[in-house]
Amino acid sequence: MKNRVMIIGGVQAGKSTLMNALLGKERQANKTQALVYDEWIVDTPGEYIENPMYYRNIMATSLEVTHVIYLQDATSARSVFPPQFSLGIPKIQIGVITKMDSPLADVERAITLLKNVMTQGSIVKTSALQKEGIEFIAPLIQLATEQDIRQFVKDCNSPYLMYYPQQ
Ligand SMILES: Nc1nc2c(ncn2[C@@H]2O[C@H](COP(=O)(O)OP(=O)(O)OP(=O)(O)O)[C@@H](O)[C@H]2O)c(=O)[nH]1
Ligand SMILES: [Mg+2]
Repeated sequence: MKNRVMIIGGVQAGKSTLMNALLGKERQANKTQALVYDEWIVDTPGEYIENPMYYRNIMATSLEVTHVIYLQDATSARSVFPPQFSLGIPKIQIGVITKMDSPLADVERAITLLKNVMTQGSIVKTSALQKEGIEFIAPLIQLATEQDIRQFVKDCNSPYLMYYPQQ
């Protein structure tokens, strides 16, 4: 399978804006109504994770990807993911925090929320709007093992990138 990532996260969390930034598309994100496949990304509507009725769609779609991005909005105090949600999806997990540019952003809180969702993996701090931190995401999608990802994070030595758990 060619490497491909599914982005999941709450309604208005910034999934489509992130996808557009990653693909270098200048289009404005509108409300996502259904799955959107574009190049190496699958964008999902926020309702898919906010409403358990749609979990089966997430599970089915996960069969078509190698990686899953768990997106956490840095301005939100809540997580839309059930605790340890990533345990149910046997794909490479990448945590992405977005909207770090916002005055309302609390990046440390977002990291804590992601650690409740993910069992392990890289966490990337980004602003899709300012295109900060997003340059690490495409290379991560090229890596097939946690060992390689851990090494990549170490080699990058960037404030935008961390690995959880640390050791
Ligand atoms: N400040 C800031 N705002 C952002 C950022 N990314 C997205 N937004 C804003 O957040 C809102 C929602 O963005 P979308 O990308 O449509 O969110 P989504 O997760 O795709 O939403 P659904 O498709 O409804 O699930 C928009 O008003 C964006 O401009 C960011 O990095 N920083
Ligand atoms: Mg969307």
